[in-house]
Amino acid sequence: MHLDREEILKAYGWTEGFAEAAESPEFEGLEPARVLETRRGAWTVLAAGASGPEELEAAAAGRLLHEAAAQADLPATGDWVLVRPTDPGRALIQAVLPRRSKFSRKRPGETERDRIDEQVIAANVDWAFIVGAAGKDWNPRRAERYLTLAWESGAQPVLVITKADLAEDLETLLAQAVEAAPGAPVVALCAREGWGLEGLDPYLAPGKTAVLLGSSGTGKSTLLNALAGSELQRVQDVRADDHRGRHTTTTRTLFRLPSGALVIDTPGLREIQLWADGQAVDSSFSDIEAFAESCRFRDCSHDGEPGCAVRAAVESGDLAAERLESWRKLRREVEFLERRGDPVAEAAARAVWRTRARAIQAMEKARR
Ligand SMILES: Nc1nc2c(ncn2[C@@H]2O[C@H](COP(=O)(O)OP(=O)(O)O)[C@@H](O)[C@H]2O)c(=O)[nH]1
Ligand SMILES: [Mg+2]
Ligand SMILES: [Zn+2]
Repeated sequence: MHLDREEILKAYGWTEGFAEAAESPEFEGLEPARVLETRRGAWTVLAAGASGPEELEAAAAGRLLHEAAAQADLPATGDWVLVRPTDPGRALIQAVLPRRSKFSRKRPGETERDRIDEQVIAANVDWAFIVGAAGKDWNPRRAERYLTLAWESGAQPVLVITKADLAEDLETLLAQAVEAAPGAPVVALCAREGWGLEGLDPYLAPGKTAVLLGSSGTGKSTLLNALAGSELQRVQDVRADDHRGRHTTTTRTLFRLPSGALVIDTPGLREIQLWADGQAVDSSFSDIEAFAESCRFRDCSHDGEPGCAVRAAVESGDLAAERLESWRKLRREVEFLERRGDPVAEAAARAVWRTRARAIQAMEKARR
């Protein structure tokens, strides 16, 4: 590959690892590109054109669609893909390169019998900015859910408190945030007035990718615009529409900032459903885990067992009762998911056996 093209790709997060994956002989003649935007069945990708970065409108090749076993196998924003250019400005996506990290959520099935599908919100992300607004809507419990998702993703979470101008008591709020996010840095800022943004500088390095995650209306797009110094994304108008549930941002889109960092803006997830395992829940509750080391029983559920150090910590005020409750709730959800996941796997296994049994019957019949 010509050096300039390599430079263009690097500016969009291309690394040695992706280059190696793309070298496989089956990908001969294909061009690497990064997915900037995902819409229903269509993607905008960025490739290295002859004279600079070039945006292409892309569709998925039939084989890719056919071989995708789940939604998660299709390109997501932030993915590196291999494309075959077709008409000028257009391309067909032939393959998705293995992801370095990914944010998934459980896609709720329409009916009882629907399987749980995994939906990838953003791929190949270095930093997960978990965005929550200061003021009366601030909710450390919600932050915990996003954090669990983040620990599972392979990206590093950063808790971002926006609209710091609305905080009545920023000190207390910061203390709550630090407690909700053990192991993650906490940054408070006000995008409207433009202060505190420098707290994100360490994460916005050239070629690094951050994703903005959080409920609708928390100021994600406003923050993106403030970081970019120009209006990249439309922002909700407070006066025009006050009520909840309006999503000004409707797609997941990757932008390049003047600093050279890449930021994915997302619409708010209405109900954030977990696609995580018990391990991820435990990493976002490392404080509870630390107390649990001293529980008398290894498998203590901290629910009334004798010698429970976690409950003792709640009683002594070292651990917030809400936090233990929150841990329980997430645990229950994960267990539910795991349980619900099993019948699906079982049904698939049964179908395979049925097919095999039929094939064997047919063979025996033919022999007779
Ligand atoms: N007071 C205050 N309002 C803000 C701030 N940042 C954003 N907002 C407002 O919050 C609303 C939602 O912002 P938006 O960026 O669209 O949120 P998004 O849905 O997370 O992308 C808009 O009316 C913004 O003007 C801030 O720092 N302070
Ligand atoms: Mg938005
Ligand atoms: Zn215990």
